[in-house]
Amino acid sequence: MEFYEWRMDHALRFALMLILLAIVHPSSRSYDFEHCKNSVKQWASSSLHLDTKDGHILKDMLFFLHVPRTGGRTYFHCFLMKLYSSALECPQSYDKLRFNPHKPGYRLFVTHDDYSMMSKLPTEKNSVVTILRNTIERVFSADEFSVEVATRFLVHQNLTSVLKMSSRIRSKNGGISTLEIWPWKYLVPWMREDLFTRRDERKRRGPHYTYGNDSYDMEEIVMPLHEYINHLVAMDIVHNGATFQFAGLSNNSNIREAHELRQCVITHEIRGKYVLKVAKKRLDDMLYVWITEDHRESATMFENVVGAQVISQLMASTANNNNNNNNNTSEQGPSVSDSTNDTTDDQDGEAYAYLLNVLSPEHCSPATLDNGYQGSS
Ligand SMILES: *[C@@H]1O[C@H](CO)[C@@H](O)[C@H](O)[C@H]1NC(C)=O
Ligand SMILES: *[C@@H]1O[C@H](CO)[C@@H](O)[C@H](O)[C@H]1NC(C)=O
Ligand SMILES: *[C@@H]1O[C@H](CO)[C@@H](O)[C@H](O)[C@H]1NC(C)=O
Ligand SMILES: *[C@@H]1O[C@H](CO)[C@@H](O)[C@H](O)[C@H]1NC(C)=O
Ligand SMILES: *[C@@H]1O[C@H](CO)[C@@H](O)[C@H](O)[C@H]1NC(C)=O
Ligand SMILES: CC(=O)N[C@H]1CO[C@H](CO)[C@@H](O)[C@@H]1O
Repeated sequence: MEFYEWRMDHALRFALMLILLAIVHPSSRSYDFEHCKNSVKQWASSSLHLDTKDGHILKDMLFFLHVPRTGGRTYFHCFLMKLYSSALECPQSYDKLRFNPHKPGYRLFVTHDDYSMMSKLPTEKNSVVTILRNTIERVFSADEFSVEVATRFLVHQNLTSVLKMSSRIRSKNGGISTLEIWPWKYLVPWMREDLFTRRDERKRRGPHYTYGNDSYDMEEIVMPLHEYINHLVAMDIVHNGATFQFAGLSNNSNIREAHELRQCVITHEIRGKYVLKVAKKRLDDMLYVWITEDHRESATMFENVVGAQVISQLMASTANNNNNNNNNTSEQGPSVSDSTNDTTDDQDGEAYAYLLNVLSPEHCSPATLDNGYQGSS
């Protein structure tokens, strides 16, 4: 599998390292070279030795680790949500964990949170799937999406009224806004503030502008792409974002030492190889890894590797529930579907038809599925 992260231009990385050294190093002993070396090594070795048994066999819970801007929303709606009934889907938890993961019955879980989320789920009972996308495409897309969401706020006169407005809306409706979801909760306000500053500057200077014809380089209006990708915020959150997410060391991690480990790696880039190693091992152990660029092939393989296992798991649990009809313990999970008849032949036929239906993307139109978090794909 190609790994695109970590392949940034060398000069650029060197420059970044110097900046970071200047910022971080003198003031903070905790990122000193020896200390970092030990803590990163120790973390890596304990992470690598956590054995994931039978990674390719579907467990009770399917955890979709959604790397932002990989096409995950479409994937989720067109494939996963069609395989699982809504009763089996964990409550939307993009902003925070909104259910008790130890309560049985849920089987499908999706979030932008990183791999450290596994520590909150029942151990040994989770399968992980994810999507990889070419890093450059992903970074472009993150830039475009940050700008797109941020520009929606330009209907307001100034930032003050935006902030006043947002807090009023937040307290009124219970829905989850893109601005509450990592990484957009950092990227969008950053871009929004920048857009307002540039607009104020245009107003101040008066209307004598000719804008270039390159939409990635219109500094009078929006942060140029080169500025975006060289900014520390993008460096921290976007560039190696997928790798950090698999390693559980994202800016959003819920592991206590993650922040320090990440700073160590950013400060002493040579330690990055350990993070990469852990990320690769985790990818190897996942049930399935989709590739955005190989959409069609990914879909076909998904059918064979995951689809079939999900169907047979759900069929088995339905049969189980039917056998226990008279046993009304509340511990039973929700049943897959109440329309399943008993004969095995019928079930196979039904399952097959269902699978075919589920796996034909042309039948899916995400536009009709606009509920919940819809900010990002
Ligand atoms: C911001 O805009 C509001 C109107 O939306 C206006 O009342 C307020 O004075 C403005 N504040 C500044 C600092 O310009
Ligand atoms: C954009 O502008 C440059 C010079 O200003 C010009 O050479 C180029 O052809 C233009 N491209 C398009 C697509 O208009
Ligand atoms: C995550 O990154 C953003 C942007 O760089 C920063 O503002 C925020 O404090 C970071 N959060 C943590 C927990 O490090
Ligand atoms: C109900 O199910 C539990 C296990 O799920 C079993 O131990 C128990 O014997 C069952 N009770 C009846 C009445 O079938
Ligand atoms: C569940 O079982 C209890 C006794 O164990 C019984 O009183 C109750 O009526 C049952 N409920 C249903 C819905 O079968
Ligand atoms: C024999 C039997 O139970 N048939 C049922 C199969 O499922 C359909 C729809 O779910 C029912 O209408 C049948 O009665």
